[in-house]
Amino acid sequence: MKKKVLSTLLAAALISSSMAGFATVAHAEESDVSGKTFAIVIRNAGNPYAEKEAAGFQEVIEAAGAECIVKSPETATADAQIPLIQSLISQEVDAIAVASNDVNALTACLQDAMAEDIKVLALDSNVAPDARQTFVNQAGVQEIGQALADAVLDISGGEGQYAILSATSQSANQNSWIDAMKAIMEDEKYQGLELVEVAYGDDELQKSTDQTQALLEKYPDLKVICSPTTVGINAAAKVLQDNGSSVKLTGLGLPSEMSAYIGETDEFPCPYMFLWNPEDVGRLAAHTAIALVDGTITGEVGQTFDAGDMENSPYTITDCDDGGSEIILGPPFKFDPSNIDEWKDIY
Ligand code: RAM
Repeated sequence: MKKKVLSTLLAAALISSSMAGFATVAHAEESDVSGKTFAIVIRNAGNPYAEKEAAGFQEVIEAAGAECIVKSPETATADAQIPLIQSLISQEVDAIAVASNDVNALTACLQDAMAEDIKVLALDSNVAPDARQTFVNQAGVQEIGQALADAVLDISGGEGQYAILSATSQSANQNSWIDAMKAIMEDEKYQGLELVEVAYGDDELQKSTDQTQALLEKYPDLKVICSPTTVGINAAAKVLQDNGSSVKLTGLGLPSEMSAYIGETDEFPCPYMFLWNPEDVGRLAAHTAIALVDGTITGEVGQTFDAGDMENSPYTITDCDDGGSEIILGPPFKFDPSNIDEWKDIY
């Protein structure tokens, strides 16, 4: 009798230990990235947009129980990003997310990373398709180009000179948005507009300020400046307001930096602008990196993954127009006098 009880107890113990083992394995397969290290390389230190992206990334990685490394280059150049990526390869991190400063110049070092089985993804500003597993894009390139082209048309009253104040000349995201704008503006509807110059403020406040002043001096008939960079639009807004200029401004800006410049009357340089939540760009990049590391996705078009409590989760990987794949966060959002106060404390 005693023997029977003992063997029953033993069998129960074996079953429960094997079930416990099974449960652990199943959990690991679901997503167990504790002990893994995820790195993000932002575009440049001192860029509040880039810092918000990093904060969103870090929040999700740490909530998943993994380690997060944030690398911030001194300038918005590929040369400043390459040594940071190389040091992450030596540290044997599990994933690198990079907001690139040059579409091609990071290819060799990102391929070195992938050869070491490090998962590589771009966010915000893309790299070449063979230098990444996938790309977390804040919004569709065409949609951003269309929103900016229509804003210039509307704010100028349909005709006249406009200039673009961009980040660096090598910047993949700004260049793709500017190219989309130019293609859209081939349409007859935009024929009254003349693009006089694309200036580059290198995502530095002082240089963007100097470039805005130079545009105002060179083109006395300028009607609109369109700045598709948060650093540029912020610098330009201050110059226009300080000078009491009649030139109007639109582009992509952080509500927290631009609320003082958005309004209906002449004292406000910016009637409206667009953006998305940069923290969400970082959060989605983190969920993507986790899904790459835990094997849920490889970056192929059509794969789907869970992004926690993010609004559009689950996300599906789609075709990117460069031949690689991408994941789009959502549409660009318009900020104007009616809603800017709601958003200025959010991001
Ligand atoms: C700047 C950076 C960033 C871009 C935003 C809109 O902060 O250039 O890469 O996405 O603007």
